[in-house]
Amino acid sequence: MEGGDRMMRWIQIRSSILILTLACISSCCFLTLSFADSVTKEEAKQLRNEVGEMFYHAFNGYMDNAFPLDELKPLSCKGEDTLGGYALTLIDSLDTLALLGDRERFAASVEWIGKNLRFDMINKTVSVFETTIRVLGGLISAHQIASDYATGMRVPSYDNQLLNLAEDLARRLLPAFDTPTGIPFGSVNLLHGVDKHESKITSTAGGGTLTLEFGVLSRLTNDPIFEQVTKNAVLAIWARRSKLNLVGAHINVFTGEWTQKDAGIGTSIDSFYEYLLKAYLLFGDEEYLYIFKEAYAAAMHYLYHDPWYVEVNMDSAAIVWPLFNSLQAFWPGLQVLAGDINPAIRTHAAFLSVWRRYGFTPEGFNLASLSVQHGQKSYPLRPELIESTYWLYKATRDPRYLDAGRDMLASLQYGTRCPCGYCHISDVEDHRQEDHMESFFLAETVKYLWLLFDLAVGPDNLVENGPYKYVFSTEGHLLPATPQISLVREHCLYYGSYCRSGDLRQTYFISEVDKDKHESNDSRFYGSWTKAKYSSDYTTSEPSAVSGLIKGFCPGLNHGQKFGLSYLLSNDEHRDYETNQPEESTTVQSHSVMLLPAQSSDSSVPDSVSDHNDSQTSESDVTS
Ligand code: DMJ
Repeated sequence: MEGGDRMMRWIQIRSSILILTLACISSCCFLTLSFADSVTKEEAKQLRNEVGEMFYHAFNGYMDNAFPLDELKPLSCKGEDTLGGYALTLIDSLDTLALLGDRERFAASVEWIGKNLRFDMINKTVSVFETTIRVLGGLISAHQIASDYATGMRVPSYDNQLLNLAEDLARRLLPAFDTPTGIPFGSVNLLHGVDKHESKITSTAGGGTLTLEFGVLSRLTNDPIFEQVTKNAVLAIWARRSKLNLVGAHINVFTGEWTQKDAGIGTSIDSFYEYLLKAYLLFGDEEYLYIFKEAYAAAMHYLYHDPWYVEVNMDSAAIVWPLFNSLQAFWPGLQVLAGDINPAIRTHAAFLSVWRRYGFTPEGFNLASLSVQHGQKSYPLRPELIESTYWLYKATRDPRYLDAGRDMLASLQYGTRCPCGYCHISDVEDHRQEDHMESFFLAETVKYLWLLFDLAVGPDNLVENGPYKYVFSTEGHLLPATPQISLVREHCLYYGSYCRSGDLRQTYFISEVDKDKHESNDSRFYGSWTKAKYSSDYTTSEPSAVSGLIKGFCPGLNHGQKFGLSYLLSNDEHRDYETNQPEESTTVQSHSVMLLPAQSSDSSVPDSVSDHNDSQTSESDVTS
């Protein structure tokens, strides 16, 4: 395309984004005006109960019509094997059952899985990513709930069956990591290892979203191999980042070459960013934090076009894809965890305006044409916008997020409820239903909705009142920051990112003596935790709803240097964003330090994406 045409194209894109932004701002105003009929506490209780009923309509529909197949066909009331043929929806639902306090079904499900599930019988080639986040994550999360009196959900007959299954499964996935780069193949056969003709191309999310589940497993089994291979994969991907600190969408696991160089925060990449921060939060491994800061800063500089995000070429930052895709909607929630609340609020409002326009978020919404992207019209019951709504409500307690939750619940009830469960919407413009229910509907979508309203009622659940803080996996699985998993001293950093003033000082850990006591006590037990006495440098900063993990008081921030890690560009690699010419002072690093108060005075929000004028477009896949 000629330079002039490209310029015109970009001007059109920018005008469209501006119009949509204005529309979005007016919809925010509308929200403000509608506070009069905001959700009351009583209504929140009804909504929470309605979400509970929603869960059981879908869960019972699955158990009655599909179990032990993987997923439910909720229109025809049948089942189908979609991932490996191992009761996927039941495994993905376990910790939601526990969260809802359904001791009976949780225990029965744990027992059934312990007795009946065998991976050595499954001669199937499965996705490493999906199997990890749904099955491995579901098993280890349920194991940690079922094995621990302190959760109030200890299953009396439980004897590590789920942990043993998780370890067996993870060992069957390990052959996938045997590649020259350490980045795993996308799929592996559970009996025979990697197929001879397996594709060498995998997505960044697929290779870089395995650290939480495998890391927890290492810490539970005392075998470091799981943590090692998944961390190597992340480092291998990050080592191949562009000079702009961006990663592409697809990579060859043998050569390490990028085969799809579109950088974005959604499709094919999303949870790579998510697990960088969450691996730090759960494990206290500062190398992840250091990489996250660099990656996040680059994303905010090159991809953020306030309040939207675009996809750009990872080398040149030229815009290739002015698209909102539904997987991007997790990002404001991640920003809450990182303490970067203001852009999260704006972006959430923008994404919500798309939901309100159609009743659901389509897989793709084109920011240039302001219409649903051709070929990306479906809504497969995804949780991401609800997830971010929960985190923003938790951070701000702003009633607009309850209103948003109420509206999204109404959409789901009105548009997706079908005879035996909840159906995908195949086209958000005509709300046609499709005969499928992804297991993440029960693992994530319903869970985050329920948590949102429960928070408004005055929370009564494991996540809010339980003995540990929890990190949510990308599949919504609850991963407790127990002393065995986590470096306790790091917890205060994370929880300061959204705790209200004073909460920071109430981080607890269990002493070895108390732990023994708990293990012989069969009652629901949230008390008797030893209050941690942190040294003053951990607690002197005053956290607020918007103070941040990274912005405020994180003592680990300088450890990048201590570890001898440096991701700084050399001088000749410094580029001007507008011209891509070498320049003196405007570098990614100058923006990345917006997250680093200790080292720089520059705490400004970065400029939005530069005016690169390349309008190359490509069809992007919509799954992750
Ligand atoms: C889930 O499986 C996970 O959240 C994943 O990271 C992205 N896609 C789905 C939900 O949309």
